[in-house]
Amino acid sequence: MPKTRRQPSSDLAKFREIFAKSKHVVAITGAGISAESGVPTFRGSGGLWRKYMAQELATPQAFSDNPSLVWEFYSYRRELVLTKEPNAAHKALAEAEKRLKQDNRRLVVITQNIDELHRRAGSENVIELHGTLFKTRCMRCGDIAVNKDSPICPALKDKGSPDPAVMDSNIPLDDLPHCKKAGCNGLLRPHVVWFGEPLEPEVLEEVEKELSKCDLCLVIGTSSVVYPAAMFAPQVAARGLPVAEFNIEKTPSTYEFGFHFEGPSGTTLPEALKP
Ligand code: BV8
Ligand code: ZN
Repeated sequence: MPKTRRQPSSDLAKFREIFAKSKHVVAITGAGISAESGVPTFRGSGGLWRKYMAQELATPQAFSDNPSLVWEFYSYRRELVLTKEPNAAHKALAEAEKRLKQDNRRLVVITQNIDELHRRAGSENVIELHGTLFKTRCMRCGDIAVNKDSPICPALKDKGSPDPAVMDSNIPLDDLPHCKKAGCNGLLRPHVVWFGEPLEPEVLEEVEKELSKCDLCLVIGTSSVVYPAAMFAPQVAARGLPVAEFNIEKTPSTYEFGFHFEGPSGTTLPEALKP
């Protein structure tokens, strides 16, 4: 007889009782929270850009093999996100953060997303685990700079179409984004964490600090397959603390959590966090 798995509760009233008493809420978010803003997720149908999986392009190897292709991919995502808005789920977290702060309580967002939609929704306590589309890092001098230029350079104007029929542009290296620091001119890369790259130690320290103090964890719009982010909520659940998952489907971690609220987070989260 297979071990009967403990089913997570979907009792919203019970969740809201816990939420009302919580002093330190940690919300872990993934691409699914931005889906209703029109930003494609990695694993759904939106997972492909041209004929590539994001995972094939979000690596140091891909960038050194073909910096033009990787820059087309990131330029496409920058331009796309610049036309999108935070949705009700982002706003619900930003409003809850402000409300809890008045009660001397804390809500912090730990996001895997690089679209900055949490900040644009008004969230202030945001830890960007994997960086952001709107910062570059110089491969030569290491300078990290905010960059919201659209396009990021003339050669990338109108490039990056996700249509698999579109040929890769093979932009010459010199025409890709380069460092403006005096005398550097090094090639720039997106300031994001690629697969196979470590997360920044200070970011991981901040995450540890928040998780060690949290008394309620929300996991919103993530397939929980990418590490180390996928470990954070299960670690909280393993300490016997309440974890509530908001997703349109079950994930590999669902049965470790106390709550699972099925549905689009733009609908479920505002209901769960409202005053
Ligand atoms: C590291 C930035 C070590 C770039 C990203 C084998 C086993 C275990 C681990 C590994 C392994 N092989 C390699 C690894 C490590 C690897 C990893 O975990 N690989 C996975 C694929 C197995 N991890 C790494 O490489 C990490 N680094 O481990 O370093 C190290 C240490 C020292 C020295 C050297 C190295 C770095 C990982 C970070 C990669 N960068 N992003 C970019 O964005 O371009 S990851 C990227 O993918 C996202 O940031 C995110 O983390 C992940 C996507 O996941 P999700 O956000 O969950 O999105 P997804 O599409 O998958 O799911 C969407 C979910 O939303 C779904 O569940 C869906 O149902 C739901 N949804 C959809 N719509 C809605 C919704 N929910 C609610 N409402 C809706 N409307
Ligand atoms: Zn430089």
